[in-house]
Amino acid sequence: MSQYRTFTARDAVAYAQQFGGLDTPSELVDAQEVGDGNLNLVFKIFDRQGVSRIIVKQALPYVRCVGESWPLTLDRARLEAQTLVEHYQYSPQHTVKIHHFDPQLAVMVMEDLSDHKIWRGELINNVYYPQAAAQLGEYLAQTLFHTSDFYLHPHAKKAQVAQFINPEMCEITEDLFFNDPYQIHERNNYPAELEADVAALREDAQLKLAVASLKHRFFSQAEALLHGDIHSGSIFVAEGSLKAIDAEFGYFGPIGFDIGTAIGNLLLNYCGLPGHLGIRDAAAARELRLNDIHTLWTTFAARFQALAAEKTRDAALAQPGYASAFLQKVWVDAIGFCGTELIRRSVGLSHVADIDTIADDEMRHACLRHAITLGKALIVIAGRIDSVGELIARVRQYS
Ligand code: SR1
Ligand code: MG
Repeated sequence: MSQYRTFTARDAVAYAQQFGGLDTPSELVDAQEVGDGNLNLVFKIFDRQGVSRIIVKQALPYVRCVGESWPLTLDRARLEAQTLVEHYQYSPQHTVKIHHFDPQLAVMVMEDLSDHKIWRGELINNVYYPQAAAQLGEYLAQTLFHTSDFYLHPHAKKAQVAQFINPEMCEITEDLFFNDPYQIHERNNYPAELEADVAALREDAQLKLAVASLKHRFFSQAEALLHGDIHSGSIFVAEGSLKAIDAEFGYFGPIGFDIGTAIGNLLLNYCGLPGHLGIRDAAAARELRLNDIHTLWTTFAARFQALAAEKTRDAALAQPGYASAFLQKVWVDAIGFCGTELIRRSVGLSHVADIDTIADDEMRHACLRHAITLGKALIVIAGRIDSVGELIARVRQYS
């Protein structure tokens, strides 16, 4: 049994040679650590021609962006690999392929996506991928339907819920989404100029009640195997292609959490666009984001409903009308969770480049305020936003 050690570039090459599944593994000669996320080491493995061929990813025993003072379970590598393997089964076009993983070393070898780009960077640069939103809706529908009670046998579902118990990673989400922004906490991170806006979050009892209800759902609703962190930095895109990566927050939770995170990141980009493009050009780009939100939800809902009509195994859940009633609840959850993503990315530990890279202080602060105001409104009025058209109208109202 292999014992955990942190990989060097040389270790990563040797590992890729052994487990990369290439016909000529000795071709792999070099590695570069390229991880820019908050948590892990990511090595690109190159061949003799300098072409990147495969990825080796290893979990560190702590939170990378904070340091060794914040220890973190290595079991997240197993959870990530197994979530991606499960999702690949149902959405192979839109899930990165895992070739091999080792729970002791907390390491996995996966498909190289160098011909793709991280969606967040493309959204910031306003490079438009017309099929991305529909593909993301398709990925979410396939993975969430096939891991839900609509599809899985009740015994299989319960076994999977147990397999994907992910308490430490869930605790990060529980704290960062639902606690920190609504209290004074050392992890919070926002400019002093926003102190009054953030204090208002702490004092808003109606808002905190709605956040409590969302957190309760995150704790208790084992509806499907979520990706758990499906923001635009966890998504690679290329012309006509979209692939989800980075599923270490995977667990059985409320379906609306994944939908809300995805929509929330399009809205964070929407809020930040004037800071990158100027107010005039941002207007056209913003329409594209709203269009993407519309496409994402309508694709997800139509596909989920079609799958439910065709493949629901449970006799009670197959009752005509039930799937669409369930989707209406998912929608309300999604709006609420979307609001919490907007707020925690503006006030909490982990921000997004869509707003943080805006150089002009005043503009950046205005974009942060916009995200907070919109997030707050969505959390409180989620139950009254009964369609994606209504959501888009509300977003325009808070612009
Ligand atoms: C301590 S981890 C901070 C954030 O990074 C991840 O990508 C998740 O979004 C998490 O909330
Ligand atoms: Mg991640």
